[in-house]
Amino acid sequence: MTERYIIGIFGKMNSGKSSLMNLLTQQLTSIVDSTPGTTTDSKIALSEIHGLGPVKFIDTAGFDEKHLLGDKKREKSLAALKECDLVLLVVDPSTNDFESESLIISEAITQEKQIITVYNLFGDCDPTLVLDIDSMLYKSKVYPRIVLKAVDINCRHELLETILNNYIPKNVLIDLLPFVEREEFYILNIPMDEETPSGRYLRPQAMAEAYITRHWAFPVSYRMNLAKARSGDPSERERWNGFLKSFAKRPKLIITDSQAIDIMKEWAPADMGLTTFSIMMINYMSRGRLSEFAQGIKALNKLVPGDHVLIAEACNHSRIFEDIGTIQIPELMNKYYPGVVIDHSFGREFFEESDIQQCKLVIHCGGCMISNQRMAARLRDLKTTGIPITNYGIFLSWIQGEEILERVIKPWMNMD
Ligand SMILES: Nc1nc2c(ncn2[C@@H]2O[C@H](COP(=O)(O)OP(=O)(O)OP(=O)(O)O)[C@@H](O)[C@H]2O)c(=O)[nH]1
Ligand code: SF4
Ligand SMILES: [Mg+2]
Repeated sequence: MTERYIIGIFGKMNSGKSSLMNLLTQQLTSIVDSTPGTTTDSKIALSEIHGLGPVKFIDTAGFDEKHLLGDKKREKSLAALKECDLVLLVVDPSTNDFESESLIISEAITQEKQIITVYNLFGDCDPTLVLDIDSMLYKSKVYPRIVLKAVDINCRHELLETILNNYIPKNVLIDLLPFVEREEFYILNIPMDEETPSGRYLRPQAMAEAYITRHWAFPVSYRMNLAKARSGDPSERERWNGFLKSFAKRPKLIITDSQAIDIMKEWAPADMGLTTFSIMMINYMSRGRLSEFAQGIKALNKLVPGDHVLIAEACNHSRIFEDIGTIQIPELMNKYYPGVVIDHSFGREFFEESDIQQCKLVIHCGGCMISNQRMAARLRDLKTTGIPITNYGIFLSWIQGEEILERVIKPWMNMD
């Protein structure tokens, strides 16, 4: 059975929900009438959006109808909200009270639904009014929006474009390590310390190992003694050289913990590719948008003292990474970009924070503990506000030199 994306249309009575449904389906699927409460039950239409695939639209009854019947309709609308992947919130900006819209938004946010606000203009409307309502409804969070006339067929194209550009489908999978070749060796450089959990690898390490094995290639782990390597003690370098010599066939590539990139930039032989777990992870979690993170690092060149940079970790329970986010990166920032103010965000939605607007750059962890959809939503929100984003692995490589960053990014280029 084909899986359909479910798009629900919500809003107050008479806001133009059914008109929007008809605009989307290009037919009179729903009865449109000026009588408030025309749509009494959720109406369903199966359709296809070119570039997205099969969809199920649900036109719902107004959220603001009073009395017992209104409560029943609201329950139906809430059930539809639960079911859908994307909420199209239809707002008539000429109305005064936005209590119903706020309720829909809070339900949608609680249920982690994606939202696009559709401002439906019945007549001429001052565009600043839309902006005022938008910031009142969403506070500091940015959601995609479109301003249109639901009864105007010419608005259909822009509406579909807005959905395509903003809706993040659930099931788009990408390859974790798209460059892995059958029967080839891949080195996983895994420094361990007292904080390393015993009995298991960290998620990115385990995922890389499983992926390489699954693809009929050979993952080989090396536990680097990072302290020794950094101290200049030759025994660690000798151990590494001995390890490399033991291969009858040269390994293709090294995936290293980003923290060891300062060593690996010297130690990784020129004939082997080099990348980091953090870069692998952010490419995977963002569904292949690594180049945006690589581009984002350039914002560092424009920083002046007093600018804010946000270090964002997508979870707050991993002590192993805490060190990078709270100590290593801030120290490096201090050294190379003195006077720049470092803010932190752990786990919570950083966009809820009002000071995100003043950030000149977000440096994000690998994001292994959040869903692809949430990561995509973060990227979308940052793009809307024009704030560049980069990642721990990219930052740590860049600090070692632009050519090092190029090297760790290279394996990912020209990949589908
Ligand atoms: N001028 C104008 N009229 C519109 C527009 N959108 C909707 N209308 C009219 O507004 C009235 C209500 O539209 P509907 O699409 O039925 O609204 P609804 O939100 O589905 O209403 P309920 O089902 O009653 O909750 C109808 O008379 C529509 O023709 C618009 O963009 N411009
Ligand atoms: S979500 Fe981020 S901080 Fe948490 S374990 Fe993954 S990479 Fe580390
Ligand atoms: Mg209706």
